[in-house]
Amino acid sequence: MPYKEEITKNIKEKAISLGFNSCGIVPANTDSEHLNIFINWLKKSYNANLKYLENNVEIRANPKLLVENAKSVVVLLSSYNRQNSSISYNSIARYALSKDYHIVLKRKMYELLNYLKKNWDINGRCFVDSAPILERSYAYNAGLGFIGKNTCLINENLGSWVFISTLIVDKELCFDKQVKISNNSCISCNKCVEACPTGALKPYEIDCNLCISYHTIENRNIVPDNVKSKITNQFFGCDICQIVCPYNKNIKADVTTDLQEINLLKQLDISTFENMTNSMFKKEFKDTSLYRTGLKKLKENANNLKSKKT
Ligand code: B12
Ligand code: SF4
Ligand code: SF4
Repeated sequence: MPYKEEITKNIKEKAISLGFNSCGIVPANTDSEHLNIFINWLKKSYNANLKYLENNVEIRANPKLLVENAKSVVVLLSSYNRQNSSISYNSIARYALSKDYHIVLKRKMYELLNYLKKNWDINGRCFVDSAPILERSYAYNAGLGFIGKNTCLINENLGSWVFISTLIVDKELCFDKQVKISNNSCISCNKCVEACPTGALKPYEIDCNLCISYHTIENRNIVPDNVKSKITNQFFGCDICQIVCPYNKNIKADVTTDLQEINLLKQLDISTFENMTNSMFKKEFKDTSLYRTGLKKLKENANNLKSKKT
């Protein structure tokens, strides 16, 4: 087997053995079409107060500006499919029910990177939502799925319940191709757009100013009344536009090791936030995705839901 193919095969096998569900590889190049989609999205101010997205726009689509001598981007998917569980999904978004995915996946990525250094003398850097990278764009180009009208990357076996992580390396590997859209796409479906309670979703485009996920996780300012009035029981994040998606039904994939739901979050009584101190919050929630959002915001979210019940 030629050397490049042998390395590529070995990297993919190692990734799967470490617990990643799928792996694709693309050249470390700029996708100018996707970069333009991103720039136009910013021009419409659909990023709301996520101002950091306006920085480093060139880097987002050019791995060579992140890793010197970058040749390939190894893209990995990790499933957080939770459909066999009996929990109520609506108050905490499914992605956040485990230990923080940034922590879990970073550890796995470093294991892969160390393996590459040791066995193939390959160097690079790994990222999971931790640097300016158009992650969905690379995953799409690596053949790991298609982009749905809900804007998510949808994989034919895993649905959209996946995290994307990337490893940018200094070695040219064998590259994958995009999935054929005709084989796998939204066709005439429009369920997610119709189900979005706030009208945040147009086909293939999200407006964060209206999105419940944005307002319950990221927005540090007051949630506008037009969004607040549409929140039913979403305490943290929102999964509506994914729950209704036919590609998310009957998925067989198991959730990635270390991303299982944890009891603290599964059994969470959100009224406990009312009297929680910062030190209690840190002690209990430090390794969860809720910690990044902060106690002040979580208290506001809890109060908002409480006011709906009274
Ligand atoms: C900002 C952000 C948000 C914002 C905006 C979301 C959005 N749709 O843009 C908010 C706070 C709302 C959010 C919510 C969620 N997020 Co978020 N978020 C991000 C972040 C940091 C940047 C995304 C971004 O650049 N948006 C701007 C738009 C223009 O870019 P884009 O959606 O990535 O689209 C690109 C490509 O898909 C392509 N493209 C766009 N349209 C089309 C159409 C076609 C036909 C084609 C071919 C290509 C194409 O061009 C775009 C630019 O490259 C990424 C991490 C990262 N670094 O990429 C995570 C990320 C997108 N989020 C993720 C997750 C899990 C979520 C939530 C499920 C969490 C939750 N339950 O509350 C929701 C999903 C809501 C939704 N429907 O998107 C995952 C998504 C995994 C997946 N399967 O797609 C990511 C990749 C994090 C990760 N590392 O896994 N998120
Ligand atoms: S996450 Fe919720 S509010 Fe945001 S676009 Fe999807 S359904 Fe709409
Ligand atoms: S719900 Fe329908 S339109 Fe929306 S992403 Fe899924 S298949 Fe596409």
